[in-house]
Amino acid sequence: MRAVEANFDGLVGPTHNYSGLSFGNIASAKNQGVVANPKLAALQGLKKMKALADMGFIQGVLPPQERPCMTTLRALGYAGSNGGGTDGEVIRAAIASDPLVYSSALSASSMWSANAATVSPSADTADGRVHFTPANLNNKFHRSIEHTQTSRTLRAIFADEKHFAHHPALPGCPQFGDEGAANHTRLCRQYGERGVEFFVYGASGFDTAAPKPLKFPARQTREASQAIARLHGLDEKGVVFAQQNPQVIDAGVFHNDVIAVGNGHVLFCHELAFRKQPEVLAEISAKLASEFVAIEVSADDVSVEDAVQSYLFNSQLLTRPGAQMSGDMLLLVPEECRSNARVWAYLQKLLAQKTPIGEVLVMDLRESMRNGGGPACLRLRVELNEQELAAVNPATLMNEALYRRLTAWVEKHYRDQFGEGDLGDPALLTECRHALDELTQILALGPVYPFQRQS
Ligand code: SUG
Repeated sequence: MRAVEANFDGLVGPTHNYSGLSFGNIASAKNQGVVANPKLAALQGLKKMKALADMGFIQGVLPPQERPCMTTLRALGYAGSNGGGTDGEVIRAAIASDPLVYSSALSASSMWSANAATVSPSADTADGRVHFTPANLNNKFHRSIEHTQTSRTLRAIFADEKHFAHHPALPGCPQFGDEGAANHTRLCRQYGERGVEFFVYGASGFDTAAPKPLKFPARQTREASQAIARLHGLDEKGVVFAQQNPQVIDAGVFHNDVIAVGNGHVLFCHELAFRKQPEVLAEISAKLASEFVAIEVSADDVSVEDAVQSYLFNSQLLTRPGAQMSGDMLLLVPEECRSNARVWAYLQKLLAQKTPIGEVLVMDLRESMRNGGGPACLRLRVELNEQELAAVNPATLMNEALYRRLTAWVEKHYRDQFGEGDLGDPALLTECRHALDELTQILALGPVYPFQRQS
């Protein structure tokens, strides 16, 4: 059966800002306090979605979340012991006593939908359904509050239980820290055929004596990756677990998708990406049982520092629509790859070689990049066969009309400046709710947000 890889991008939310919330993510720390432009951020994301849809890729949209997250603020007691405080009182209490907690509850971080969930296509799973596990994002408070809404949203888009299975997030504790598809890549000969699911973790959650980074946190644990493989009913002959090189985590590679990207039979990665890299690549090759191409970039060509600065590996590696085999690929990279002379020189060299990557497409995603989110962070891949694609909520799939409606929606609801002084603005909640209410109609999602169910 024919199958495609759809990309569901997170639509940037109205409160996009730079609060320096992600220790270990160098861009987030560096840009703390910079004035953000939520409108531009959302439009840049939409442009990427539209460009891919125009090229014939299946492109979906994942809506942002309610921010400030009132369920979180209420759960933390800002509504008082009887929970009776109004929304305005809750917001004022949180800002007055814990501004950092409040800015976490305001973060638009659900835009990086590579962290929304891990998805296994039906060709790999025991029950022949597409399996979704939302990521608990336990390592950062501002991200740990995403999965409840993510789960509701995914269920609204992939609703048919005949085709789609939804698991709850893993237990929210450091030992089962899970960051979703940012640490999961699937390799295959052809979409629709059984493939190899490649899980990359930063450290063991329980074996504290095992190798681990020393400076920055390892967000994904081996135990979390293994639990997901079990939940999704994956055959161990089609699964490879590997550990990220702890040294690159300490150099700012806070997710595997900052140092490696895979698609079809190709893995594009840095030579220092994994511990025991030769063994890892040999295992993938053996389990794939067909041609496997690893394009390993040497530190001489691109240093880890340049990889982190340019997000070369946070690119989208895409099989061009209509390609006969998975060997006709396009690499969508952020503008920062062109402005880094060494990375750009490497990409020219790559294009001159005979590899499956035949084209490099550059996109400006600067607003997201400043928070450490490149092209691959913004998208969740969902491989779907024809019947499954037909079961997806069609109003979430990008086309000319949806692009026009969403750009008009952004123009209407979004601010074009968001600095530290705006964090405490009590009007944000109302603005966000109005925008989301309208969005649920555009995307035909039904009342997926708690505030829509209150009255
Ligand atoms: O979790 N940044 C995100 C970036 C996520 C990138 N995702 C992938 N690599 N897949 C994070 O660190 C920064 C928010 C702030 O500082 O305001 C932030 O959450």
